[in-house]
Amino acid sequence: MPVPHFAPPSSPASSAEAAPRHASLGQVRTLFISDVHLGTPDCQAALLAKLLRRVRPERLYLVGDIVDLLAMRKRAVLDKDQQALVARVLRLARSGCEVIYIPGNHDAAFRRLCGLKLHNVSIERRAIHTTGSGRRLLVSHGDEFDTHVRIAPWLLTLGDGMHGFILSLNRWCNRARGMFGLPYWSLASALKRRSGVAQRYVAQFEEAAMRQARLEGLDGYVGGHIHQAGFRVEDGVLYCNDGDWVEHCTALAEDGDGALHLIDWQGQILESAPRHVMPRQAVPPATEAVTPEMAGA
Ligand SMILES: [Mn+2]
Repeated sequence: MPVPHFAPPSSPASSAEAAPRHASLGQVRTLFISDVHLGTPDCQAALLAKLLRRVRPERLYLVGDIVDLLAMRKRAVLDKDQQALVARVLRLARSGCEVIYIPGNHDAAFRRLCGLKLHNVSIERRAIHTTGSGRRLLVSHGDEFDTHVRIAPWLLTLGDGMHGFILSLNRWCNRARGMFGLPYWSLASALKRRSGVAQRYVAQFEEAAMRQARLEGLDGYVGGHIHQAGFRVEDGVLYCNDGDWVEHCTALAEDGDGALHLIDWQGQILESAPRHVMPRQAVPPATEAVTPEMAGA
């Protein structure tokens, strides 16, 4: 079962459309970010603010878990960097960028405000985004697919606890790296990629999201929640995950041509989605003759 990843050379979905290394984006049509977890010490607010200075989106989707209201009930951290990030997003909205806030499970209390539009910020439960190339994508945080994941609940709870511990290790590790002038590196991500249970969860999550998009007759899905960015194509449906801003610091960007790219906090392209997803083909019944159109389609 293929598991998403940043840009491994073996992936057919990514290798055909591999982006030139270190290409970076300026003005983008749409930017999708999620899992910022404002209010926690793990939030990489300064890096996200840098990205928002670099890329200027016409439309910004905040795809859930932007403010970590759950964590803030125990301890709230809203340092200068985080305050500056909030100010930057509001400034973007004021300057004409259309902002769509889709609350996630950590900011679920905001779901009561769905349907509300404050200045240029709309709060919605989910959205359907049409790309410049005409692709219709379902946009949601993704926690609704947790019930489709067939992994013992106690394992998920244990995973949650471990995740918090690993994130605090990650914080210390990067503080030390910073002192030696080394760039940000995600310890949590490295560990997760080696965990079979975590990868099984990711694969099942992706399948549930693609199934939903297919059910609704859409071309693809954009979400967050699992803190693992990547693309996947199956059965004519494109799956995109924009990542997070506590471990990986990635966003999903749509360029002026309607192409989708996974970018890092510097705006550099890590991976691009395939431009053309083969439409689903009905398998003809065995008894029926296969017409040349069907065979050659
Ligand atoms: Mn979430």
